[in-house]
Amino acid sequence: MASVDLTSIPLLDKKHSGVPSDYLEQAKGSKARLYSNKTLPASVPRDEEVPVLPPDVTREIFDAAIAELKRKLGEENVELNDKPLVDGWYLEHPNTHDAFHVVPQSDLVSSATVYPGSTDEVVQIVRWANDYLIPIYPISMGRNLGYGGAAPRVRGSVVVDLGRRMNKVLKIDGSNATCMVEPGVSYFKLHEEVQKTGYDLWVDVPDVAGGSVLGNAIDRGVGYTPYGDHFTNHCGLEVVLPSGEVLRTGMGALPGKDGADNPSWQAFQNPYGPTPDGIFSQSNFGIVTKMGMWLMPATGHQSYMITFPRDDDFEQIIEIIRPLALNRILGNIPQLRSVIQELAVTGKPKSFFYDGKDPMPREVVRSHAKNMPCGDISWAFYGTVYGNKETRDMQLEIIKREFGKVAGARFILPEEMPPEHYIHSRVNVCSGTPELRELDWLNWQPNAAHLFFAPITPTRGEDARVIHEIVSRLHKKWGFDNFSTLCIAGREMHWIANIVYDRADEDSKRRAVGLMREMIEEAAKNGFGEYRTHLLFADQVARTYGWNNQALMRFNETIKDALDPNGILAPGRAGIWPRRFRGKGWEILEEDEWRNSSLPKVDGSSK
Ligand code: EUG
Repeated sequence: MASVDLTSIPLLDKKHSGVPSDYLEQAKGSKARLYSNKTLPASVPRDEEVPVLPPDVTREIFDAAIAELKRKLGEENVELNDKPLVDGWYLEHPNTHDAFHVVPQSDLVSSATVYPGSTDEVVQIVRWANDYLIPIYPISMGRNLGYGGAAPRVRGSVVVDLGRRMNKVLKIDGSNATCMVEPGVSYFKLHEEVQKTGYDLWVDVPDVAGGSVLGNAIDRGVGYTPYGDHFTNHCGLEVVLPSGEVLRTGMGALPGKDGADNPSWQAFQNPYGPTPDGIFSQSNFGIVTKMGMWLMPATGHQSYMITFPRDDDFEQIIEIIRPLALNRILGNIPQLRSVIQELAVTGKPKSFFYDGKDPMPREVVRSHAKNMPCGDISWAFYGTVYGNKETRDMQLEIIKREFGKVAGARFILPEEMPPEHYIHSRVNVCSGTPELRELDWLNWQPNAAHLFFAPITPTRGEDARVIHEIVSRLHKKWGFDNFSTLCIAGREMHWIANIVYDRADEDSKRRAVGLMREMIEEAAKNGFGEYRTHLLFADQVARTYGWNNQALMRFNETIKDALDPNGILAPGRAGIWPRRFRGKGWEILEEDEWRNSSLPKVDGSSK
């Protein structure tokens, strides 16, 4: 068991990535639980020459380049990645590698980290990278966990940690309900700053609030209020292009009076002519240094939970959801969570419930669920209605009536559940209040890490069944419990299958990769694709969007080569490789070794 230091958790008033003081006790609890389930040492000595060099750069050139960067940015703003790699945990996460390594820890590492303090310094870094042909990899805060964290795709890239020094809420327009943030502003921070203005506005938060508001939006992440689609609710970007040119999108392109920011920048998303913002999301075409975002006027809200006992009613549940979602009776992005999540989000490890290493048998899940507040269920639907009480009650009546058609459906209000039940965390998330609670399912495995498989399906029973079948069958085949959460935006659902694996267990990592690769492949064969993926699977996923002989990828490559002729900005991100790297073996495609690797036995061990 690893020792745990509960005094090292950073506070938000000391560090941009820290936690507000009123969340400290909760954070301590989460950390203590995680470390009680940890057998790996904090770090191991590195067995290669460090820092790891970028491709095609000699140590001599690298050293000269770093010296130059230190002259430009200041000695204290450039840090070599030459120390042991520490995975840490959510609130003390690394910016040197992927904390949730699914391949050897040292595979996805940087050579150094640089900390710009302004857009102008980002420009200087970009120019420097072009001078030395050193790939740079921008992160906002580096909490893209389950999707690669802070790690660069190309080993030895220099990570540009934007958030450490560029972490201001630049504007809050309380009357028009907008804000503008830098990359280092977390949901915790924005929420706090909005509260201070006295305006009654909500910040849409994702499940865990430590991430970057800007980073999450440009990675097209999701939250759970009516403003849950983060990219759709952004308004205006400032972007440093790989050439060093600085661009403002939308109304920001039109200079305000006497050099001021345009007054409509956060009110209207488009400029005259093509709207470029989309190409800066999930891309490597520019570094976003400022982002406008809409805030939601606070409103009345009522969260609820509906449980469904039978596995076989899955399609009927989805069919009931669709018209409710389309007609905005479901006011937000509700979640439909599989029963195993009810067990896991208590923070208790799998071993508390079950001795085996194989996926927990349905009867065992059932035997525990039936003694829990949720009861013996297959799915739990977490929804929220908004508006004044009269409106909410009318909506709830329809919701109860419709879901009531499913045999055994049970409608539950938060006050009917014990105070420690997860529903109270949903109440917060669905009304713009930051949360940490979602960290707790990570305790499921020792040394736990997670990977998200995140396909999109229409909100339709027969389509959702295809993904359900693929996810269930392949989780069994590769030996993982099926943690599925469906985030229902309206016409479509983000299906999040969360693979929780043990970082100390090589076989568990190998199986997690195999499971991902095979799910991506099978989903694509059936016409389904991922909305987002871990950087190791980016090539495979990007190529599933291959209609008309990879027309989309060829279009992306055309843009990439035009904007970044030297290929310095995040090569390989989203599967987009600049000309300098293309076709030289960097792409990781589906024909790799997983296909022939041995499958686990029923008990989860390998042969
Ligand atoms: C979740 C949701 C996501 C995502 C990763 C995780 C939720 C986990 C809808 O997007 O990308 C409970």
